[in-house]
Amino acid sequence: MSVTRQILLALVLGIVSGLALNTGANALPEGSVAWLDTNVLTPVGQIFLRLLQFVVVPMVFGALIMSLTNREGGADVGRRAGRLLGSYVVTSAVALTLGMLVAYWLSPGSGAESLVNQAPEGRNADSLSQWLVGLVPNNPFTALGGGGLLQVIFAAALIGLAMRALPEESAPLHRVIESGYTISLKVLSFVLKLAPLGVFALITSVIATQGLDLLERLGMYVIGLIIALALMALLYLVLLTISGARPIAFIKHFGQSLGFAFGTASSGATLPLALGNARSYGMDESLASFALPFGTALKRDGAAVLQGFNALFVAQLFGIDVTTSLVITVFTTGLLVSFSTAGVPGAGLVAMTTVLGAAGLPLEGVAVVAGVDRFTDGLRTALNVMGNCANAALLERFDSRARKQTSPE
Ligand code: DAS
Repeated sequence: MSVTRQILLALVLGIVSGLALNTGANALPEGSVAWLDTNVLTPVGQIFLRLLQFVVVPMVFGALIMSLTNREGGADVGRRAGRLLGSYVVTSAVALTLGMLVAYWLSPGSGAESLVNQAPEGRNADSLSQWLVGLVPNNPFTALGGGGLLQVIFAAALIGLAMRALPEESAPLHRVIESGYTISLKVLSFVLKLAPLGVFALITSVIATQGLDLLERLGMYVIGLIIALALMALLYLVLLTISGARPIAFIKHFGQSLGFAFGTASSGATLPLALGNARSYGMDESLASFALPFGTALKRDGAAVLQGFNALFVAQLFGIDVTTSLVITVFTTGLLVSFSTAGVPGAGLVAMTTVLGAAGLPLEGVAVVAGVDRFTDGLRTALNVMGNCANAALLERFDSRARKQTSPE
């Protein structure tokens, strides 16, 4: 049975077990559900979450260094990279904002009385200026060793740009980082084999102790996330229509990649298929061979929607006020994190810990949504691939219009 099916089975079994423990608690010896939760379910769930966090630093650091030092794409790679990065930032910012707006409008996390004001004594979010100063590491080794993911991203950007400027001198380090990145992806694949057990423990624990209202909140979480992701996909179809990039043909040709992305929850694994779909769609070969790998490394609208939506969901769940500084912190960290989420299953769940941590929100929120993450991961990944391919198609239209203006027939 595939890991996906195992996780879905673990989710169903976890919900059934959690409900049985929650409704049957009175028939069991006093305190036995609490004992089981404290001594078995929570430790197993926490170990799974810690294993997910274990691979974050090498994956993010490696992903960013690989994309910054990627030398594919021919002579005008600089211009193309600049234009793509510009459209990536704008569209990812829109995606993240959409995620927050839908979570704010739908309030999927509100109403779980059992969790409100039960937020563990998390660190309050720093003031914005403190947070910005804290972004900059004062030592590359402490940044990687414990400075938090945002310092890792900052260090990777600095080192990656320096390595790009010194290709020969940085070749040995590039090989070390590349193999470290590959190894971290393999470790994540091992961890995900434990996912069914981790998901079962997490969802059973949450429902056994919090009851049905949380299940209802979880349902609203999935519905809200689907709405936000669908709105972003719709926006891309509008942009493709306005720019004359043949949206129907786009869906027809890239539909295969979107389905594969949903099934595998890996935008990295979808890249070869997307390149083939780009050829049948008629995208310029040199542009596709640069833009699609570049976007696979950096462009994740689905992850951006997730981070914005999930942070507000967790705040609502624990009854934490959504202040302006919280929104700004979620927006900035969510945007940075979306550019460094790896293209593998579960990467968005792992990245969630950074945004929640930076915003002073309880990491327990990850445990609540972990059970449904594999399903929403497939949807996010499909949007990641769509956004990557749509930005390449929009750039192609922009380029062809620019050429017409500079050399009218
Ligand atoms: N599964 C990730 C990807 O492949 C997306 C995510 O986890 O959010 O893009």
